[in-house]
Amino acid sequence: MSAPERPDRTRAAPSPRDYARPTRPPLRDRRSGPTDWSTLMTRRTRTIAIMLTAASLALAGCSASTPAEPDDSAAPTVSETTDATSAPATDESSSEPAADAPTSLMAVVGTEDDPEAYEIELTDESGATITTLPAGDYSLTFVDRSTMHNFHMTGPGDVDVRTDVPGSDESTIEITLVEGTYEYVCDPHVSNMSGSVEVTA
Ligand SMILES: [Cu+2]
Repeated sequence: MSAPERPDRTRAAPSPRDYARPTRPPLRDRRSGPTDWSTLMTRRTRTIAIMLTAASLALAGCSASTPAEPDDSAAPTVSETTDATSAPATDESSSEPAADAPTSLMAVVGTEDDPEAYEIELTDESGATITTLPAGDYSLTFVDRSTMHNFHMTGPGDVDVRTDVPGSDESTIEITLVEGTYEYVCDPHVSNMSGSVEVTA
């Protein structure tokens, strides 16, 4: 039977907690598995060495504080697992758009190479497509060199701005965006030239 070998090793790592906790009977826990702790100890002296190390680590954690949760402040070895769950990642992601938010937008139809291409999008100054924005005042520059497309955006706050279909328009206007969804289209080609931007409060 070589099956017990693999689980033994992987289970040696989390063992300090299980071993130190009498409330969690190891035999029961691992009844479905190929081994239990009693056979482990008699079979493999190497495991005992590991467990002794683990036990001392667990004791170090216990002596400093209660064993259940405040591990992270006491035992650096155990904290690896607990730190990952307590990392505050949500704050950054919510503040990031505001910090990165552009103040200048571009309303683009066609492409640089082909003004008549069936493309429409709202971008920042670098040309990156924008799908969300914080509410606020923006300058909006039309990049419409097409004679058969236009850019037409509507949304909350009575926003309704557009370029003419024929001729080019590369003007810049000031625009105030409030919370809600703004839709933009090319009027002659609504079905295949459209997009939207979500504005958050
Ligand atoms: Cu069009």
